[in-house]
This record gives sequence, C-alpha cells and structure tokens, in this order.
Amino acid sequence: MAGEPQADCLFCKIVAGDVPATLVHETETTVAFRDINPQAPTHVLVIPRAHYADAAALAGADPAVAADIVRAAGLVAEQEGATDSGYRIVFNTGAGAGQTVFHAHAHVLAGRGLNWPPG
Ligand code: DGP
Repeated sequence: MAGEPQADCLFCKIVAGDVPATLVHETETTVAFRDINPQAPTHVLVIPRAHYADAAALAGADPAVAADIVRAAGLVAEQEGATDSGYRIVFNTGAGAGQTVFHAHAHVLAGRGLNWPPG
C-alpha cells in the first residue's frame, strides 16, 4: 500500500532504526541524517517516514508531508548555520537524474560555493 514500509528499502530501514545513521533532526513525519558520501561540508538527507519512491510521488499522495520535508530542510540548514550563506535543496528524481535510493529524499547541501548550473 502507498506509504507503507518496504522490506528492501534502505531508507525505510534507517527510519526503523535497523540501519544506523547520524540523525540531525526528526519530526513526526520526517527524519534527517548525514549523507554517507558527503558532497559538501553540510550534506544532510531529509526523508519522509512513509515510503514513496520519489518527491513527486510523495507530493501527489501527501502534499502536507512534502511541505514538511522542505520545512525540515530549512530547519536543518538553520541548525547548520547556513541560513545566511545559502544552501541548496535537491530532489534527484529518476535514475537518469542520479537517484539511486528510491525512497523520496531531499539533499540539503551547504558550506561551500554551489555552482549553477549543477552537474
Ligand atoms: P540519490 O543519489 O539522490 O538517490 O541519493 C542517495 C544518497 O544516499 C547518496 O548521496 C548516498 C546516500 N546513502 C546511500 N546509502 C546510505 C547509507 O547507508 N547511509 C547514509 N547515511 N546515506 C546513504
């Protein structure tokens, strides 16, 4: 069923506490933890507790939780001291765009210059 935990999903296992992660922020609907392969001094992933394959699927099924993700990303950036310097929120969507984990997640990147356009 939509939103239900998936046995083979890495991020569902992190939500359940079955795979360790460095948590930096939690709400009733979201969990944020440090990326295992950081691409910037701050690189945090914000995910919904519920399982959706990507951000668009999440927003279609539960727009309030999609908004919770963006709100949590902003709070993480504030916690990391990145509000004034700026930060980037990225949702890689689809394998062709670099998505490798098919549980919706926002990357929060900060702490260095962020070029545009991205690679
Ligand atoms: P994406 O490529 O957009 O699907 O991002 C997936 C991210 O997940 C990638 O930047 C690396 C991160 N990642 C993969 N496995 C783990 C893990 O076991 N723990 C943590 N903390 N991050 C992981």
